[in-house]
Amino acid sequence: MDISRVFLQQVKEIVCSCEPIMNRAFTVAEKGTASNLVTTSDTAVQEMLKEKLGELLPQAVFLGEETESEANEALMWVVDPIDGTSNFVRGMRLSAISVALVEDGEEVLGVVYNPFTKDMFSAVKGNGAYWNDIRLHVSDRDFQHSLFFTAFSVYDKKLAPQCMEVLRRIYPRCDDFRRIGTASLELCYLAAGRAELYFEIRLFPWDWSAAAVVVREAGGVVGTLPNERLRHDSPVILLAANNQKNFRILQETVATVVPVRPYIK
Ligand code: LIP
Repeated sequence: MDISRVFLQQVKEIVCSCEPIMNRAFTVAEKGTASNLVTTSDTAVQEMLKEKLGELLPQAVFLGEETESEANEALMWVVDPIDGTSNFVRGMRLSAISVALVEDGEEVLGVVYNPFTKDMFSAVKGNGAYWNDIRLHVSDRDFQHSLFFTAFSVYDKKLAPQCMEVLRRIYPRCDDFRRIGTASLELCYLAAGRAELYFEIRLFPWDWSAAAVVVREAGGVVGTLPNERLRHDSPVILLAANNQKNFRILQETVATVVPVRPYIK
């Protein structure tokens, strides 16, 4: 699909049209565990995105965090209406609306927007990555000077010990680590040269698909374990880095601790 600047601008405008919803009062419910939350804002943003993106590209299916739908790799919107829901509920202003377009299994367009800070990250495959109107490029920091974004699997804490072991092995070799709680923003910060490494053991397609386009178009690397592939029908082990050399060091360390995906869904 040939994605024009006009089409990308239309997607950005649709995302921004959801902003008033995120500034309204909301109610909170739990999804399975005490940490996994959904708000009325998540649902309202997703309903607006589904309607407007459906009008823009009727032939694409819609896969959203708050809907039960089948992934269809031909042409699909992959949407997290509010990535970083826990941050949103707590008023941290570090959440984002994340919209990806996937064509034949490959992420080709990504928009990640934090309405609280007006940070708009966007990219179309082959056309570069942007933070508002500023062209993005990853940093050239080596591993020992790298900042490492990671998490401890808050929705499935049985996986936390493996995540902590990865951090125990990486931390002495890098500069420092951070945990924001919004995967799409953390990955876009890597694309912007603010960090260099990223690992989450169980991340869903709506958390990472849009930001993956931004990272790649900024010159970074996004992937998973050596013997696995990124997919949109289940969670994955998500790895990212500012260059191939750092990616390989990160991937080898993670693969030593987590040789295979320790879950199906
Ligand atoms: C969240 C991610 C975060 C991850 C959480 C959760 P949500 O997305 O952005 O990085 O660690 O487990 O998946 O659920 O707030 O949209």
